[in-house]
Amino acid sequence: MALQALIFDVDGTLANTERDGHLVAFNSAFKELDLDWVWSNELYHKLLEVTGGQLRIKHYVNHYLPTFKTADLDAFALTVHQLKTKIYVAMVNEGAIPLRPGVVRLFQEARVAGLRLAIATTTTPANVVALISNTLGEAALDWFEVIGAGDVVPNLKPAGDIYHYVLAQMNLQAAECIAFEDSHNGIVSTTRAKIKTVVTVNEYTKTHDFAGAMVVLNNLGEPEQPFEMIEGRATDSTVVDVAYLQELHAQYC
Ligand code: XBP
Ligand code: MG
Repeated sequence: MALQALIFDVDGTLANTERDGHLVAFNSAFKELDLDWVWSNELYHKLLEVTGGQLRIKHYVNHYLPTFKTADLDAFALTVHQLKTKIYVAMVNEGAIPLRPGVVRLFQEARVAGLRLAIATTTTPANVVALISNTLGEAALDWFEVIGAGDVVPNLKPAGDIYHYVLAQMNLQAAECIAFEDSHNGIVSTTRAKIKTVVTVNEYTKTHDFAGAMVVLNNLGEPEQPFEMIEGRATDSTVVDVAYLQELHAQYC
């Protein structure tokens, strides 16, 4: 089967949104709501094991705040999360978060080569719209045939639901696609959907288990800033471009 489409995770993969965006927005929301909660970078690293902001807030209350009382934890987490999303979107709209190396280059090269593009993420849809339109311009939203985000599916990553959803929307088989992820939860999700995956690690995920990945890299690389291979077969490629993706697809899919 020929390679037809590239499917991208957002948080940690397209941009380092977690430390510079989501974590800051969570803490600002807590402060604005007069909660005396402060998530350190170290604690957030652990909390990231739980995908989805609302689930992360509930996990924090249940596991770290034994004496915290609220009549309705679901409603409470929703309120905190709505404010956090508002703050995060405003930060992104101010240009706080750049895309990672190689991301724009790969989008452009893939479009020229006629590959179809999509997004598969657990983050809130408004966050994706803000990140794409502020880094690439609003018109770039149309580059993505499907933006699968948030609770459009019942189970967030590491479930495979969001990837199954994107495949169904695009009417594609897993073997016709390559996914891009940055985390253990991400690779478990793509593996459940049987989609072969390129991993680019970041500060939070560099020690994760990426069993099943085609290749694990520090980033997608730029001509003057080649990628570093952490796991994977030797290649002459120094950036993730369409030729390298075709090579990986022929080897693994
Ligand atoms: C991303 C997430 C999200 C973000 C925060 O995971 O788990 O919850 O941390 O966004 P992935 P929200 O990169 O695997 O999709 O607060 O909107 O959930
Ligand atoms: Mg991610």
